[in-house]
Amino acid sequence: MKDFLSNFQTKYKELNKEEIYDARCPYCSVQCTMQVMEERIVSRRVFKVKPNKEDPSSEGRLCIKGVNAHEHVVNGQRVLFPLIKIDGEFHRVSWGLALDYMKDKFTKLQAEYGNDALGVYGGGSLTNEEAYLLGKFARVALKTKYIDYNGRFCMSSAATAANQAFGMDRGLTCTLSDIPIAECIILAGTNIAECQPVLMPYFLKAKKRGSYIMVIDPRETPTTKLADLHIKIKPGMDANLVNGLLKEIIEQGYADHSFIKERTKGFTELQAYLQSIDLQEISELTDVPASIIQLAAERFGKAETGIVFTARGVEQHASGVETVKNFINLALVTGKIGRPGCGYGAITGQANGQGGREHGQKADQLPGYRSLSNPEHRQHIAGIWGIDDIELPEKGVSAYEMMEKIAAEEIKGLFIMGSNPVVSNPNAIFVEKALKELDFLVVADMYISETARLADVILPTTSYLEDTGTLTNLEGRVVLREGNRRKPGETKHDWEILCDLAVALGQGEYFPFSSAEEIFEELRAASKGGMADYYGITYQRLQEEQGVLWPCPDISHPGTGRLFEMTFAHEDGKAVISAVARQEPREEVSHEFPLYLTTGRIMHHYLSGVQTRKSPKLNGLYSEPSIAIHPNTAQKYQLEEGDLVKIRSKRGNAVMKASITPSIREDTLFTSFHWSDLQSINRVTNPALDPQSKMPEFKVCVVNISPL
Ligand SMILES: Nc1nc2c(c(=O)[nH]1)N[C@H]1C(S)=C(S)[C@@H](COP(=O)(O)OP(=O)(O)OC[C@H]3O[C@@H](n4cnc5c(=O)[nH]c(N)nc54)[C@H](O)[C@@H]3O)O[C@H]1N2
Ligand SMILES: Nc1nc2c(c(=O)[nH]1)N[C@H]1C(S)=C(S)[C@@H](COP(=O)(O)OP(=O)(O)OC[C@H]3O[C@@H](n4cnc5c(=O)[nH]c(N)nc54)[C@H](O)[C@@H]3O)O[C@H]1N2
Ligand code: SF4
Ligand SMILES: [Mo]
Repeated sequence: MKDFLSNFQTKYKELNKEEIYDARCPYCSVQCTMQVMEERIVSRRVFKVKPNKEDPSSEGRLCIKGVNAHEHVVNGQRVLFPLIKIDGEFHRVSWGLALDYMKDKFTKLQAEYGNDALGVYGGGSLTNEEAYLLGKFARVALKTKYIDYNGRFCMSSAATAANQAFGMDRGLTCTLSDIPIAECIILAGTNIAECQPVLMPYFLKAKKRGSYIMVIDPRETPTTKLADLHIKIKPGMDANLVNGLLKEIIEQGYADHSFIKERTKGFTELQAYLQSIDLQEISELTDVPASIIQLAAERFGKAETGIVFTARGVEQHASGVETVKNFINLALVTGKIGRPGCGYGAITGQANGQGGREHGQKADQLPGYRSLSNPEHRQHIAGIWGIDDIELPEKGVSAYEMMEKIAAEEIKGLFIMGSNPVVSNPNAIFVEKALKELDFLVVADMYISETARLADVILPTTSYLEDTGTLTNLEGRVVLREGNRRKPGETKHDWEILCDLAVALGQGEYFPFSSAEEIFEELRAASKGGMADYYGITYQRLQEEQGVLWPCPDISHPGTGRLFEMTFAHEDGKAVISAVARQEPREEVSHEFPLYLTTGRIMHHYLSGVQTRKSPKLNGLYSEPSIAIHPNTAQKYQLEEGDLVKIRSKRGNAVMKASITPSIREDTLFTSFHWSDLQSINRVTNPALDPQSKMPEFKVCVVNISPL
């Protein structure tokens, strides 16, 4: 009896235990920290989530996605074993078999068609270590030039613009603590209240102190509720609006000429260009009354301090770079940068949207924000990697252009880690068809996503609760995410998958890592002396401090908060002001396609929805998309609330329910892109690319609608 009791007690303890993890939300760029308590009671799991009050960015807040993030981790739909597809069906196999299979296929494709027959496609959810290793894997293990990632659709226009204007791209040039002390704030194409909800109190504090807040958005959103002035602009016209603002600012004498003279160049050309434009014309083009443009210019121009924020609403256009450059002009011409309460900020999107764009998973980039086309940069990285710089491939093409290369059968095999391109690429019907025609597709994911469905091999990866690594949040703050939960099934971390695959390909000597920290140590050295210098950051520092803001060139360096206090990052120390010509969307409304469509996000779902659609709580609150239609437009098309609507563009169609609301412009429709199959709006969107950043025009295309 005694034995039985003690056996029972041991068994009971094994079955019922509580684990506590210090975690970071896997979703947006704020990277809120929390404590997740997982209690297992026999086969039932109970989770409790507590925010961390010490967190300097979230200040101890969590949004609904963060509080429920664990749900997708344990919902029973994880891929737990490697799967290979035979005759259209997935079968469980061992890692050994999966690795052999990939080695054979990769080797044969490259032997037959050359190294560049393989492409690699990464994501901004990967840790810095994994993003770094993915770039190295493509260039060293596969020796292909084709690698790019989903951040191309996210940060690329803002990054290009910031590099041109400042000589450097870190999302925020100020810190979050500058927000409450800014006298005037411009929020252009950003819906913070739904996309980074925990940041709202920074703006509420500013408002309480008397700050004047302007929001530029074709719709009313929870963020426009904050606004003293909501500018309900016609989609795709922001660059022109800013020209109107700049013209007024200069003509009314609000420009800061001593700042312009000492710290910038290019102002004379801008001034000359602005003289040639007409405010009334700008007003007609943007559908914003001239009096509103004048008011906005006066408010921003007169304010002693101010910050300009942009996000995807103004960046995801074929003119995204020029548009962002013009918003940066606003900060430069008024001298509102590099001092307290001032700055420009592109609000980063994905968990590691910032770090993911610094360490080499971008087509033209090497770690530390170095360039593949700079001989010195190539030599430095080749040295760290132990190869000859001649062996480094040249730059490849952007994410959507890779899809075109696949359709043209130039890329025959693709390795995807951390993205769901079937849902998130523009012109998604074309993209899905292209991916289906690949000779070989490998997807590393936690789930059988819409893209993984098409794969020949699915590699099961770990979640944020299980995978340790560093990420860089929207402030440029490098933070450590501890992933102490036991790996389920035979899942592996992304970095382990890359190392194992490199070994299978006979390239193991370049991938000798047995922990994320070891990879970080190499990343530190690789980034040393680069633009995004992480050399002074160590895991120990990250454990002891609440993250470190880059650049941080040595161990004793405290990290860099506000940028550009004394000088900009161009060699001559000056920022570049540029004249931005008139910009318009690539498609204009017509008899056949009389409405503009814009796309974006809602609070409850994240990106292609693979994770949040699997959360009972989040999906329970919001389980299908709808298309926002103005009442007058709805009447014209004989649509009522809840009716099924077919949305059609040149490229394809999608179907969803009508949500009739006066919050949107009459000529514009809005929906989110978190949904699959016929409800995926990217079946409709325009793949026109910005010529500089290769950002697709997600935010405006022309469509027709009809009741289904
Ligand atoms: N809940 C939630 N939060 C997220 C994400 C998510 O999927 N869900 N994703 C994360 C990621 S990766 C990103 S990149 C960020 C994105 O964050 P945001 O850029 O803030 O999000 P969006 O909804 O794409 O676009 C913002 C706003 O732009 C407006 N807009 C559309 N067209 C135009 C235009 O032509 N001009 C102007 N001025 N505005 C326009 C839209 O109406 C929308 O309200 O959010 C991050 N946070
Ligand atoms: N129409 C329209 N389209 C858009 C946008 C828009 O505003 N409008 N926004 C664009 C933007 S800003 C972005 S960022 C993209 C994002 O689009 P996607 O790249 O498709 O982003 P996710 O949905 O995060 O896809 C991530 C996939 O990777 C998996 N995953 C998550 N974490 C990890 C991980 O750590 N490792 C691995 N191996 N897998 C992981 C998820 O399960 C999911 O299947 O969409 C773009 N597409
Ligand atoms: S989604 Fe963003 S704001 Fe919400 S909890 Fe996660 S990191 Fe924080
Ligand atoms: Mo994004």
